[in-house]
Amino acid sequence: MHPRTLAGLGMAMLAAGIMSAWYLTRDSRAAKPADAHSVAEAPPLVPGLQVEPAGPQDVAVFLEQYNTQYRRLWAAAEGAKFTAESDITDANSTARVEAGRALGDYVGSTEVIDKVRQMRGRPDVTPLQERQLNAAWRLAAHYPAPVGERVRYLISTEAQATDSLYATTWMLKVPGRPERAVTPNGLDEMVAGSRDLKLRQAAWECSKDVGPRLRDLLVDLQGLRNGVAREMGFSSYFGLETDNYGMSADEMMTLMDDLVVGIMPLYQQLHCWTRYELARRYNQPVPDRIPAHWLDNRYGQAWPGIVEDINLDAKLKQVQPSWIVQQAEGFYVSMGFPRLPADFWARSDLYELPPDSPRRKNTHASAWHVDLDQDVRALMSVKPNYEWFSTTHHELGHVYYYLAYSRPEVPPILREGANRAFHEGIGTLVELAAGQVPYLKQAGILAPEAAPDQIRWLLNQALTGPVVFLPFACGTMTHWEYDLYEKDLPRNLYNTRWWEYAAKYQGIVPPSPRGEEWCDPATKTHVIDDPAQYYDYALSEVILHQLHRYICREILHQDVHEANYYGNKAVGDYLDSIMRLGATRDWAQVMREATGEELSSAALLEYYAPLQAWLEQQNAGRVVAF
Ligand code: X8Z
Ligand code: ZN
Repeated sequence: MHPRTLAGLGMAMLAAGIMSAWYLTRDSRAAKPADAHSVAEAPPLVPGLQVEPAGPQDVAVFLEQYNTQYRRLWAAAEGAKFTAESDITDANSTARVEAGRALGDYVGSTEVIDKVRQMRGRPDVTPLQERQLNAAWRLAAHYPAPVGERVRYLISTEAQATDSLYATTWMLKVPGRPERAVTPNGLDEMVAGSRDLKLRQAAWECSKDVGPRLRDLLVDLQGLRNGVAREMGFSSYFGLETDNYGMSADEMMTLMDDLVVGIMPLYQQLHCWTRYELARRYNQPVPDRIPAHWLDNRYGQAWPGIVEDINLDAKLKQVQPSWIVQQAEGFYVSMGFPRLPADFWARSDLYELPPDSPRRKNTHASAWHVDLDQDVRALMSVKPNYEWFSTTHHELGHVYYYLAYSRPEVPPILREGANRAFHEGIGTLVELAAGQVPYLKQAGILAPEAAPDQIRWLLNQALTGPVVFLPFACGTMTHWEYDLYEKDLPRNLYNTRWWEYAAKYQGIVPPSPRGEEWCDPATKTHVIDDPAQYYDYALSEVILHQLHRYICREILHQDVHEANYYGNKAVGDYLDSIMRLGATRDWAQVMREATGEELSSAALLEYYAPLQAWLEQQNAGRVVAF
């Protein structure tokens, strides 16, 4: 993509993109003046960490003891959870529940709650101590001893729900063909590029068959999660999770709605163009809303395979799955990060199980920080295709984040991202960088002579990236989970509400009516095992585009659409300067210091602005809104 072409196009269409006013007026006690500087050239972002006064002795003693205990119990619980999710058996599940309860018994104990309650907000407590106490409070709110029976039941129900989601064999029932077992990857491969709508519908329905089995569990989880969070004074479980950003549930929703408003003009154009494109492909009348089984992704959260002339799978089909993981590691190493620890390779579970394997595992990709130090792992089902190429870069972003903040200056309870969206953002930023033309050529995924059409390339990025993703993430997922927890959505509305939001935000409808006998939201792993946090991914897209624009402008001096991070140590240093802080600093301040900006969707909207004019041309004469 050439800068001049892009700069000329579509800039007038940019929404302002600055996020809601709540953010601008937030407490910024320690904020630096807004005269932006290059973090890469500036001293490290944490000059104060080592020299901060020790703080009051009783607090220091408590936190020392707390961090030690927390780390020990976390490691046992996380190790058992990893084992249980990579080999789903009753015995592993029992061990996971026991270790989870031991962690919960300590971090949510009356003693810890009382101490933290007394110490939080005391005028003599240092900022770093205060951050630890706040993190300990949030953690306690997941396991409060005053409702200990409820906590114990919650821990076992969560294990049971994850097991049900992944231990169930998916049976594909195509009319007129024999029923057969399929893996999630197998289903994706079958659907990709298929024009057989009967098969597509059967595959989509197959992926939702597990929902009804999870419905009662989800009802229990909702009550239990809200019960523990409210016991500790949070508005709901949703409000407990948004506290990670220093925001209330409603403030988060305002932010989500701002994001949707910003992306909607482009999304509607893209949606319209896609409706026409797919109707032609499937030889069907053009629908007002897109039937879910017309799309390759079963949640409609990404729409790959629509720009048929951009096929990044072709070359990747020929490689071993291990090549993908090594290539992703190599990308980070080229920016100056260390090789992954030997134990990463020994302890991770990286590749797809054969269909006839007696072992069952969680097939959704995840990264693990088992001992909050060097024991880092990934649980994946990597196959040689572009989807897994991207996902692997994303997961290693988490892993390198873990390693960056695992240092003595960062107390174990603060070994997290600046906020959770930063954690999601680093790997997706590297995924963005690894998905641009210069690097794809270098990696041999694109032929050296390839000269993809710039607009079609951007179109493909929009379809597989944030333009399509944000209405799902901010709209359908986040609004549904907000209703579930904050508004105590009644169980007889679970599926109805889900499809109302899919229609409203994504313009997507199910292939046939889905009554309350189904529970389609429960088939999305995050609803079960990463609850009330999906806005993390939406915000990560905003943040990573701000970081990307900064990197391109200040470090690489390259076009945001055609940058190459590979081999650039200054980019690695910049990312490291953010990651090494963990959660020791206020995220808004980290953002300001890293980019000179407030949180703002302007960079993201600017990236995709050239597409707006092109789509408007393509859609001339069509009814765009859905
Ligand atoms: O769950 C993930 C990662 C693991 S943190 C693979 N993602 C979301 C999803 O799959 O729904 C990445 C993008 C959104
Ligand atoms: Zn992630």
